Amino acid sequence: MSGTGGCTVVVGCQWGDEGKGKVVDVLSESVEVVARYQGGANAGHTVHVGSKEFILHQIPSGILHSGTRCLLGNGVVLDVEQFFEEYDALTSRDIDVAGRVGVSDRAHLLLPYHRVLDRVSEDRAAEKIGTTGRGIGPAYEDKAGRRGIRVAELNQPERFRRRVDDGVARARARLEAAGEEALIPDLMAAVERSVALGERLRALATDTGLEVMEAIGAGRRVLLEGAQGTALDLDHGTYPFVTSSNTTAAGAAIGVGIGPTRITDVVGVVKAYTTRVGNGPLPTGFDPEMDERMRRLGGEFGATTGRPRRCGWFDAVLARYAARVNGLTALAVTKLDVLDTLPEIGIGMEYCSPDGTCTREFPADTWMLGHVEPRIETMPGWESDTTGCRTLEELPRNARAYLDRIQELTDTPIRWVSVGTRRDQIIEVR
Ligand code: 2SA
Ligand code: GDP
Ligand code: MG
Repeated sequence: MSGTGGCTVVVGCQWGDEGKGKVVDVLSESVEVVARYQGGANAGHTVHVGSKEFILHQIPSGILHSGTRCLLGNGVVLDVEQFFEEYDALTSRDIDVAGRVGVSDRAHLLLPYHRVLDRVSEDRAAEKIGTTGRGIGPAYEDKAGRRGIRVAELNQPERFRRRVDDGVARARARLEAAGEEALIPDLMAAVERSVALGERLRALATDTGLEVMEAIGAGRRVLLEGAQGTALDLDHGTYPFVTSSNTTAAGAAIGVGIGPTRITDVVGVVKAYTTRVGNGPLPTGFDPEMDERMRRLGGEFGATTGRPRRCGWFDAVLARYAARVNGLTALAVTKLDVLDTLPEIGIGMEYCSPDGTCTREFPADTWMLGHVEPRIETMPGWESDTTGCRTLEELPRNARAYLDRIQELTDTPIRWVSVGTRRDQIIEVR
């Protein structure tokens, strides 16, 4: 991050859950504005403050520092009911949220029919994506199909109501065609709950692009918080096993409403190993026994759905790809401590096809990705506790060698190393 002013993007470099919430929380200490730029309530960003755990879904992870203004950009699909649930839960846990949260007037509303359609289409799909069921795909479909409803439309109540009713009618027809009429009464009630929150939401509406530009212009620091990760990006990820937004750093400019020239730094968050939740290939994935062991060591369960995450070795092919497509200026490596007890640690160096050809570039062919064998380079573990280390020098020699290898393979300097869930469990590399 720049010393004064500047606009930093924090982006996940794998399949999400790299620990972005923790990194954003740590960096937010010296930041005035934090904005989410894509996704919605599918995200689960965990922050530990003292003995308290907060899991943020839509409100930026910077909210736990009282001096920040937190924005939800136009690129977000805003689940109104879930948003206020989160807002009120923070207030009830003594986080002073009032006046600190703004919502883009260009953000699209995610309404209950999006959630229902997400679940029904997943249930019926021959090739399931393994979505979070939070309505993300259908909400972005409506946005791209120019049927979506934006926050600014709350200014015209009659027209807004008509547009919601149209959305409900479309959803109803699809549910009837799918033989799922039984879901309609609950859906109608949920839509009314969201509509009733409209005025409350309207009071938070703002032009996030303008706010961010004014902050940058005044020399204040801005942080743009990504959700999910590079390999889940709609364009650059393992399509179709992706989320429906641009998670990568370029998406940050579009998703808050600024030009790309205003972004000064891009921090990529990588876990010291790899995880994935939802379907789709995981080239460095472990055998079932090691998978279970790592899931236990790392507490790898979905922060939104509780689903078990699949685990594997650090994938250097993906990390290097992430460095390229995000234009990373620095890395934050998280969960190094999770590897503390392992005698040996692997790194996926390249992908080899059944015909014997190997590549170090992340392929567009997702089917092929599902059939590659990674070539694993093995490094000795350090078999000692790193959770108390606060400088690189305090880390065991083998842990430093592992980090050096990651830095070398990604050609990106490591600026932070996280060694535990708490705020203070971080090493800043100077
Ligand atoms: P969706 O719901 O349409 O965005 O799902 C599409 C794919 O994107 C994946 N996805 C995620 N992957 C990791 N973490 C996410 N957030 C939660 C967490 C996930 C959870 O923090 O743990 O609790 O299950 C997230 N959100 C979306 C999803 O698994 C699909 O592969
Ligand atoms: P995000 O979606 O990228 O914000 O990540 P999640 O919150 O979904 O998942 C990361 C999990 O790892 C959370 O439970 C964090 O509390 C935890 N975590 C973050 N950094 C560290 C770390 O350095 N060490 C350990 N042991 N846990 C961490
Ligand atoms: Mg998460």
